Amino acid sequence: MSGRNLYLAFERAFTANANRTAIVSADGAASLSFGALADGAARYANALAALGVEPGDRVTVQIEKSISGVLVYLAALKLGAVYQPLNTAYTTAEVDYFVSDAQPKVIICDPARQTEMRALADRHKVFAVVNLDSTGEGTLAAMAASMDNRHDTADRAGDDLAGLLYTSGTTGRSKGAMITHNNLAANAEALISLWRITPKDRLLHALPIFHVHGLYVALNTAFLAASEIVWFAKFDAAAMIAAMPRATLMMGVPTFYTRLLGEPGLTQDTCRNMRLFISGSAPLLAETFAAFAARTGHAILERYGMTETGMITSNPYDGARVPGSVGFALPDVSVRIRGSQPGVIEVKGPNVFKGYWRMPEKTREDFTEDGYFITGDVGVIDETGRASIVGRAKDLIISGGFNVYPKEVEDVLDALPGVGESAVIGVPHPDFGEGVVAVVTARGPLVPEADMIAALSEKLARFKVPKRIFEVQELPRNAMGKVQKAELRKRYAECFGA
Ligand code: MCA
Ligand code: AMP
Repeated sequence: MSGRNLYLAFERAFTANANRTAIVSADGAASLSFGALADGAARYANALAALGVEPGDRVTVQIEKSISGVLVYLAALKLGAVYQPLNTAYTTAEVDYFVSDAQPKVIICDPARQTEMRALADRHKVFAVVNLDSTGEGTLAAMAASMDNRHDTADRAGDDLAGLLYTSGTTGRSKGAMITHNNLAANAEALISLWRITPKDRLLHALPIFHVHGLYVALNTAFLAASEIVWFAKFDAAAMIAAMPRATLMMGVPTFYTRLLGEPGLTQDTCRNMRLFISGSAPLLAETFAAFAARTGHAILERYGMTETGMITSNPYDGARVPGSVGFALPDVSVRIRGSQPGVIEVKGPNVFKGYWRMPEKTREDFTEDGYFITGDVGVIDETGRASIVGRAKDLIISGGFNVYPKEVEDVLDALPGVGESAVIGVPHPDFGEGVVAVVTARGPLVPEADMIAALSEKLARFKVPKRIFEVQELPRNAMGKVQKAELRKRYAECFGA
């Protein structure tokens, strides 16, 4: 049934608002109307189709943030393809796994990585590798420019895949979360109504568009509501403050808010037209909430989500936004705590993904018998339904909004010369919320810390690489022989001076 392709809903908004500005770069140098957005999406869809992409095919994308990159996302949806965005920080070794698992028809990469991606594509029988740079130029852009601006949006059922977003596990390899058209539509509609997003809004968009927050939460709501997007290639606190008087809405990770607070230019006057600041992806400290309120008069609205589920809970628009709490379940979403409180948060609803790509067993493990997804976050829910996250049952570090799975880093560390064992932990970091730290034992001569960090950076995305590595005689263990990470976290709690 064609009616369930999310792009059709976007298309209605684009057509009704054809002459209005859809996206404008923060410096004002580039802008696109909703009509041009629809045109561009059709051209890119025709370009991808010319490369052989058909509904259901995966399209892997690892490119710098650009407005043309948005057209690629829209084109993939329009074609009924499955969009697989990858963090630009991922190394070729990391991308190799994602491509081997997703088996895309096409890879879209930065021109600088064309040669290595072509080699990787040959290994995994990927048909085409095309490129797009941070200015929106490249072989794909050239193809799109010569294409027709009409393209019939593909028929899709609501539970057909729109996206395949990889999330690492506490053990084993990364898993591809299968996100459907219905998942995206349900979540975007709920957020638009909850956060009162309208065509009058101007959204400050400085998040990367390879994760759920910048891609689905920010773009999908803006497109469906026909709001204008003020576009930043990356987060820059001073540039954000310069654009703020023209904006009404912002979405960010807590690091955005602490960095904004570091700028004297953030004042009540700068925020005079702002109606809502939203934070998520990592815990917002109560002190950040309080300092922001004191400086600007705005209570940041904190919400909670996951790649597998989109947004789950949100503080209210009207009513108290409570620091330390992530608010109430979204409409149609059920949230509960397993067992006694605090306990693991479980969630069910139209926002919850279809399962892990080609991992039926892993999917079964992560759902309860009555169909709730087990988040791995530990929380409490009070008698009014208000939820707070108090910890994690999963061994996960969230640094500046990016997830780092210690096991993945430990495996690479353990393979370095001289390293006996390792334990990777997150400790308070003044900028990133949590900073990654490794503690290692030696079984031979260890190379200096800086060399270990350099060696890790060849294999792992930089945000996963420990900012400090400490050597110890032995790792603290409990009676069962399990490394006591809580003890290590205590020991190194102040190593970033937080
Ligand atoms: C950059 N670096 C980092 C991080 N970002 N290190 C640790 N953690 C990070 N998050 C390192 C780089 O490798 C580099 O180190 C140095 O910091 C400066 O790099 P640069 O690119 O200039 O960093 P930046 O621009 O200052 O980036 C910080 C940032 C960025 C703006 C906070 O990390 C960011 O945009 N985070 C947002 C993440 C996000 O969108 N999360 C949503 C996930 P070196 O010099 O050593 O190489 S979706 C999600 O979680 C769910 C669904 C939800 O609820 O939203
Ligand atoms: P991801 O795998 O990138 O989708 O990250 C999802 C995880 O981010 C969740 O399981 C939580 O641990 C964390 N998270 C997202 N929003 C919040 C929040 N507001 N407070 C605390 N943790 C959050």
